[in-house]
Amino acid sequence: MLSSLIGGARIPAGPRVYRSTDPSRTSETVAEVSLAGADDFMCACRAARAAQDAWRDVPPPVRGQAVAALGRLVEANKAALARVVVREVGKPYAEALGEVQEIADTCAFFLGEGRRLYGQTVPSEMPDKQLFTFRDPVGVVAVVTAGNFPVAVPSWYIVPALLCGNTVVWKPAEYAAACAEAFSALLAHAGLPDGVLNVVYAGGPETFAGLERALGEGLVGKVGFTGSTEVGSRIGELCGRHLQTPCLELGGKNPMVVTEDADLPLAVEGALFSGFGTAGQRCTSLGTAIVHESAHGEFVRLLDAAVRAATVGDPAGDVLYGPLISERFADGFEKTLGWIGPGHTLHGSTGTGRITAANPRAGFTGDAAAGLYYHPVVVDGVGPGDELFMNETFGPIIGVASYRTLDEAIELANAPGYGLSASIYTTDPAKAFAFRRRISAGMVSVNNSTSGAEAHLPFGGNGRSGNGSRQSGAWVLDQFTRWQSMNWDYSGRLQKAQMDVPQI
Ligand code: UN1
Repeated sequence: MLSSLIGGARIPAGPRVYRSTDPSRTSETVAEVSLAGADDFMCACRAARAAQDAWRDVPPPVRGQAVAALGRLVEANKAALARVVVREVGKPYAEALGEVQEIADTCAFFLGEGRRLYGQTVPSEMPDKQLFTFRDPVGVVAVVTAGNFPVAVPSWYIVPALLCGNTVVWKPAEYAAACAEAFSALLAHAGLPDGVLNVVYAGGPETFAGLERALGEGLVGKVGFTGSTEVGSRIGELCGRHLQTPCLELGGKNPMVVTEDADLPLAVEGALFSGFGTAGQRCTSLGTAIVHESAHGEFVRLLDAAVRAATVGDPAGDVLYGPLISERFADGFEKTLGWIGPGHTLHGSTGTGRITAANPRAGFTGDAAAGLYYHPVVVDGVGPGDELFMNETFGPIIGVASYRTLDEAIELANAPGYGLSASIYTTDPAKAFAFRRRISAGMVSVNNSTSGAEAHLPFGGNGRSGNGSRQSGAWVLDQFTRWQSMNWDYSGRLQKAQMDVPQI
């Protein structure tokens, strides 16, 4: 039975138990998790607060050594950690390995930042006076993450937060608790003192209540949240009441524009990977392919053939995608399938519902009766009047729309009001740069798919995708530190700013 880790000790298991199951064989339990309450969340914040002064005083290059140790542990345990990801959230093994690699890459980037946590020396407007800036940790960072990237995305918060001298309370998704446990075991072995990383297994309402109280008592300096737009806006409201700016990484309805001069087979390959990789359950998954009317018919024909040839099945094997993550995701996807309307043309699947033994697919090797497997669906003819066009779907479904002018394509691409990732397939640099300038998206790809960002570029979105905060890369230091300025007057007299400035 997994229970929360607070101040270096496991709390006793309580009466509320969550069963995390294997989505390929839902009858199989992967972990039993004792769910904590709001009080436990508060205790974790207090433990993190108590540990923060000492951790802040560890010199940043030494904190960088803990990050380096974590990177080595992740490298050494790559396959084992990937297997837990495969088993608990149904991600194909190759993708799971890629996810674990993202943690190692994040560590590789940040371990050096411990030696580069630069401040500045700044000239003063007066003689015999020197100005400086310093970066200080924000304090306790509360991290709340989803389970579609159960270890990589948490590492994007946890690694830089620790490097910057903060302590962390992490609330992983309960349906990915075994992944969280495996990753936090590696963090523990990296040499973190007790209380520096606390892990709270809890449901959403308890976490929200605990966070509300912890913010009210001034215990939390930063909230990092990756999850739905709906929950993110509630967290944003809560943080706003306490004058906090959270880091919010929310949903996406990521468009791919395919121009008349594009390399169509390349675009189709990109659509297949970003539309159906991870069963469409990435925040960066492709939402709608917006294809020039002259290429539309051929694009749909090629995509239909590619999707029909793809293998869906046991994530331990060589498949395009496996099952959906958990019953909750499957329920959500069933609702999404209800958005398909009479004006739409379906491609790429033998049915829109759950794959059952009655309609097996070629290459399907999962346990059809028990696993949360779904057909890949391509829905042609979607537009701004459709729920399917306007909202995130988080499952193996993509829409196709067509356009006449680039202006029209960009308008369609911006219409849903998200703003995470967007891609354009074109051989014309003028179109690519016009698209980059006018698309509302934190991340733009040219001749590459919407998903698969590298771990050292700013990651994040605008609009319904987030509050403009960015993760990853050097930019993230501004999330987890606050600037302090200092002025030091060694003139021996009171020099008043603006008033005593020497004139030339
Ligand atoms: C997410 O789905 O929350 O760019 C993150 C990508 C991955 C990360 C996705 N590197 O698709």
